[in-house]
Amino acid sequence: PQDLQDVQGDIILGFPKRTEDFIFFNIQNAAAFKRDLKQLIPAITSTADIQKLRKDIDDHKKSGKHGLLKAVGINIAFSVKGLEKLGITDDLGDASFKKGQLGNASALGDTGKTDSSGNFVPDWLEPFKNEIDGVILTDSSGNFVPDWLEPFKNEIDGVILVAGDSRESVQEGDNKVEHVLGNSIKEVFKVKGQTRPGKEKGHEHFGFLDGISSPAIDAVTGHLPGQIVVPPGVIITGVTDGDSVARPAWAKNGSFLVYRQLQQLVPEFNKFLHDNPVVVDGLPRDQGSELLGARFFGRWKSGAPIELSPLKDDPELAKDKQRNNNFDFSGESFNDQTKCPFAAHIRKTNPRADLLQPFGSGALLPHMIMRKSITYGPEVTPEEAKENKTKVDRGLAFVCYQSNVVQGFEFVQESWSNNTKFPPQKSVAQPGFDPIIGQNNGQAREVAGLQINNQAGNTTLPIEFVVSKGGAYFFTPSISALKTKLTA
Ligand code: N7H
Repeated sequence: PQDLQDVQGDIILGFPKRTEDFIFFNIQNAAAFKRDLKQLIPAITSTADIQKLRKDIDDHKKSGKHGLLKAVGINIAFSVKGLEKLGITDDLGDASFKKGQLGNASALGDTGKTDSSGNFVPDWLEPFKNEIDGVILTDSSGNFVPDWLEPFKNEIDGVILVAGDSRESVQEGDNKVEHVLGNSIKEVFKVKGQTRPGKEKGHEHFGFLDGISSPAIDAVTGHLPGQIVVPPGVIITGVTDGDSVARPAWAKNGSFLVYRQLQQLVPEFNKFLHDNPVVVDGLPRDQGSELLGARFFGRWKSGAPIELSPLKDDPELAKDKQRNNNFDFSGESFNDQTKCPFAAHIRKTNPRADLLQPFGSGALLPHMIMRKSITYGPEVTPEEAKENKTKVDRGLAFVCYQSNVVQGFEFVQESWSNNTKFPPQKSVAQPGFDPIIGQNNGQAREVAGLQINNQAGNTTLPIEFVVSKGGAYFFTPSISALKTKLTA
């Protein structure tokens, strides 16, 4: 229980949220910042606070009261540069955090070019400035002009997450942060996340329900059938049960936060599904298109897993928490893609029995991550839908937590999603790229097994439907570390 008051709240349980701002900041004056941050600590939300808040929300719902319970959560995390500015040069024991995401952009498969001194310069978006969710990416002649530019770079010392039930609540949180930290920071840019309206709440911009499967930390979350239970140290640094890396004592009860700004080309995605339906005898063409989308993900838009309902959506299954995650690609499916392609997004990012069985139980655990993303940007406009062309920026403000960036996010992205030979020991030598997030430095991607009747055949995806606009790696310290190590 003491630890739950010490671990920041977004990491394990996540903020309950309709809206979330990401305030990327630069420290202007280290001494002033350390003084000001001390004043902000009482407003930082712990895991214990979130536990209580979630209970209050449940009670509020049960009482039949109208509207959402007002709630604001605030967390803070630092890049390696930010820590250095505060005079903290301890080695946190994570090579990728130390190098930063920019240093890993090419290895992650991001698009870019090599400059005259041989350095890789990714095509990341210009520092998003203020209003990322409304930027119109079309010029006066109607051409798509992405703001490819010098990225996040060195300016970002940290990020403050402010989440809540409404834009007003989050604005109040932002005001508080801005008031307390004052001129000790400069906002580099702010990303405004927002869940989608009406029935689409919880669904990301391609229309698929997100946030169904995550690893369980039994003592805090309990677990449901099919959920993988990890030792707490897989997510929380310095907890020996699961984290064996040597770290400074103050790094206990922290977690590495990976942020990725992932643009989604929704009209282009929908057009591709429309043009390339899965062909099954007796299945109408539009349902074949829907099936292709489901085979990209491994789940239907409702969230129902195709491993359990391969040819048609099953909204009842989707809603049933005892069943909607209870499958593992074992048995017939281990070597067969009739139900679920080997390369489907959820199979690439959590291969379940593809790894547990042949390689011995436990191989999977170090690579489990806690996802806490939110969508950004407006709904597709009628004009975009008509022209099958993205004109307004939208996508996923992707966030995940882990105790080890190399073993967590980077392993999933590089060794699984981008690795065409993964999962191994299958009926096809090259399952291909994860169709959602697999990256090939901007080149076309092959995916096997999308067509049920030609499982060895490949489908070529000519473009990436998810485009990396950059990101950064942060460390989310414990609340006690904020009090002792990071403030004065
Ligand atoms: Fe993915 N989506 O929002 O539609 N993801 N993801 N993801 N993802 C999952 O089970 C999506 C991304 C994982 O345990 C679902 O919660 C989109 C990255 C993992 O079965 C859906 C983008 C990484 C899982 C999406 C995106 C991951 C997972 C199914 C990019 C890591 C759990 C719902 C724009 C490198 C797998 C669910 C499991 C599931 C979506 C990105 C990882 C619908 C659109 C970058 C580990």
